[in-house]
Amino acid sequence: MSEAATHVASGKVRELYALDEERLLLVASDRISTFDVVLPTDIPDKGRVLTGLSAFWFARTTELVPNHLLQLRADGRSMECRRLEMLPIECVVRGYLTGSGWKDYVATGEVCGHRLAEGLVESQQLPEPIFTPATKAHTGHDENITREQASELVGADLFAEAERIALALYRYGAEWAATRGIILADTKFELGLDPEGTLVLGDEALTPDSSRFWPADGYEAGRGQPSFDKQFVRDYCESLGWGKTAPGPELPDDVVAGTRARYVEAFERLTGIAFDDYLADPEVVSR
Ligand code: Q0Z
Repeated sequence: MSEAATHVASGKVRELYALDEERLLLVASDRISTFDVVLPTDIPDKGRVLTGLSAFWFARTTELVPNHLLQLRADGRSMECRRLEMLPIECVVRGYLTGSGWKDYVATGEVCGHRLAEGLVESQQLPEPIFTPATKAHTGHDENITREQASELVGADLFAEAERIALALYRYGAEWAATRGIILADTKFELGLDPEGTLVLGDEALTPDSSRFWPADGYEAGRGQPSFDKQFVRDYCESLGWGKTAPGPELPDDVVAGTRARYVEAFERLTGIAFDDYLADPEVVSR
């Protein structure tokens, strides 16, 4: 009789609880958002897929950076974590020109202070991945900031260390994913400090909710790419002519089933583990 968890925060699709002074419980729901709106229909097991993927990457990147995961719970969707002092920046890495990076490039020729070559096209692979920090907006969208602004927020030493860690994690994940037919276009990490002052990887990592996954099959620069996981949902929502403001539409069964299958496919391709084996024993991803 010990785990009376206190709810401390809600994300769009996740909940955070305090277990005690040192430990948090991060619970991934089956909710899905599209065009920034959480839909009323769940995708069964989505939270388990994301939690399993995070735990898989945490186990494989401990040599690059320590992480906050203490224990995966048997439900497959909850992680007991070390409580960290989170940095006030989102550590974004981009290997391809898309999203707000593409928008900023078109407007200014730069992304977060990185001046890029002229004539790049949408979804083009960058010559090297770039670290493009953002502020944590509590409402609406994270805002891209320059290296100088990020450096002022966390200090020059932590900035340099965060950039090194984020780039190393992205390169590891992107290389792994590429051999399994998935392009990791960009991704966002959250880093925090442990009581000893060591930088630790927190939150979720290299999941489809914290990254853009594209099918490598059919990739073509010069246009937007389909999302590996959410494309059925986006296509369905577009077909309705929905105005993309809350409330979102309910999803029909075939869209739910197709989307669940894509999440499970991403999990199985990336981990090489049958999703049923994960459900039977979540620790399989950590071995
Ligand atoms: C993560 C978030 C939410 C899910 C705080 N290890 C940690 N130490 C301290 N803080 C955090 C973590 Cl992971 C932390 N978030 C983001 C919010 C649900 C994740 F409501 N916020």
